[in-house]
Amino acid sequence: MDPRAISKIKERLEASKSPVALTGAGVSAESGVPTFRGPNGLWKTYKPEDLATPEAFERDPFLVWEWYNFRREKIASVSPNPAHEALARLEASKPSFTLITQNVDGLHCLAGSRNVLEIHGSIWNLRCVECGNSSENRDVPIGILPRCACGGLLRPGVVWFGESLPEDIMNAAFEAAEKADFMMVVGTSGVVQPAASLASVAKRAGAFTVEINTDSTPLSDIMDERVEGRAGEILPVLVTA
Ligand code: BJW
Ligand code: ZN
Repeated sequence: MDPRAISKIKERLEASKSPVALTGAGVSAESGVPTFRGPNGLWKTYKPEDLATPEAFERDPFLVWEWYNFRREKIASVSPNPAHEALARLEASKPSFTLITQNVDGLHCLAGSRNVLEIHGSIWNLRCVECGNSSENRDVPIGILPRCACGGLLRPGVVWFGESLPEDIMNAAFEAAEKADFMMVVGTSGVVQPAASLASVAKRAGAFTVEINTDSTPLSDIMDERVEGRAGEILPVLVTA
């Protein structure tokens, strides 16, 4: 960690009136939740077009549910890590802080964050494909195929490729990015749209931008500062107890 970069980021964060964080799978990696891309990512073993599209669910809901059951079991067995905890502390000390996450695991909420925009939904929500009714379900394992009271098939309440993101949540995320004077982008490969564009929106609006990632990403070029390393080691230094 470059101490000059760290103290500059801390200064900017402390002075910030409207800080925003955009998080991705890398934030939960140290909890033991697999990321999507990279050498040990889910997409190395599983094909997104077979498991994370509405067409895949129509074709083979059983296969898709088996995969989500496997992931729900994994997530249910892990706990928030120091990165989640630091972001929860940041919210407690700065009520204007907005946390935007692409993660569906619910670990930010479990760490104590209250104001979380889950733009890709939640693996703990189920939605009926017939009546659209949505409800929380934490059963692990879940009996497949789960059905709604109306008889319709229930699907995971997450956003698959080719699907629109929840409009109200996405509007709130874009509004926060436009107002942000500080944006940190943590543990995301920055390749999935429209999530990744939130960083560019904040940058264009004049925010001080910071990337925390073990690797560089397509977003690295628009960052004012980058800290290369693990979120669970860096965030607790930026947001001290
Ligand atoms: C660490 C670390 C540690 C590791 N510390 N760092 C414009 C251009 C091009 C394409 C499109 C576009 N607009 C739309 C698209 C299509 C598509 C898309 O973006 N495709 C690209 C991949 C090319 N987007 C969509 O389809 C979206 N919908 C949409 O745009 O609708 C509009 C529309 C609708 C209808 C008609 C027309 C338009 C929906 C995207 C949904 C994404 N869904 C998933 C699955 C969610 C459900 C589930 O979990 O099962 O979301 S895919 C997957 O990727 C998941 C994630 O949220 C998302 C992002 O991944 P993330 O978080 O960045 O993780 P990784 O694994 O990629 O990266 C981890 C990072 O952490 C790495 O950088 C590591 O280095 C780092 N790291 N350990 C810090 N300890
Ligand atoms: Zn229903």
